[in-house]
Amino acid sequence: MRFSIICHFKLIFKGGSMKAMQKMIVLALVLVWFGGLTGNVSAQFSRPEDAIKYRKSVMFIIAQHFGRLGDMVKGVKPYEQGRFANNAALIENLSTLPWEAFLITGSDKGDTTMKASVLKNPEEFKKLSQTFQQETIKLVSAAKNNDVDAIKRQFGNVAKSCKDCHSQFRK
Ligand code: ASC
Repeated sequence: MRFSIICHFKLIFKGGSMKAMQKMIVLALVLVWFGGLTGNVSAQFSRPEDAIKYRKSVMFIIAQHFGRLGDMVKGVKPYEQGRFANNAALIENLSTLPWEAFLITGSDKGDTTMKASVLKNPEEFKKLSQTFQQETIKLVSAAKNNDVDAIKRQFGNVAKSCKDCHSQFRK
């Protein structure tokens, strides 16, 4: 699409005719109209399948880093402040990414465990995703303070925020 628009531009400026200019305006209007129809899908993802793949990828990486924290909290691996803080900071960064991808029209169908209720009740979904983000920020602070009891407690709060959203919005 982008390539054909560039070609169109080149043609117009070569010819410089009124007709070509009118054509260009019509083309622009059609693009705006089409963009409005496809809405949020065209804003970020070319297909709902891409939104599904995107959010799954981010959630997979979050789960990997959360698992590493869990191993330290449960004593499966020794607690190391630097390692804990790095993994918590990664989760905090990742926690801003996946939510828009859940709100894409049509992405409740196909290879996904997302319930359709996410699209019917986006405000509740956003609220729960924000709770997760806030709890994650607190986990990063706890990790900096290096108080192991507080870290364990806050790890539990983050895990609860995961579960609260999953139990409501995951199949
Ligand atoms: C994860 C993961 C979940 C949550 C949940 C937290 O890493 O895959 O579903 O954390 O176990 O309670």
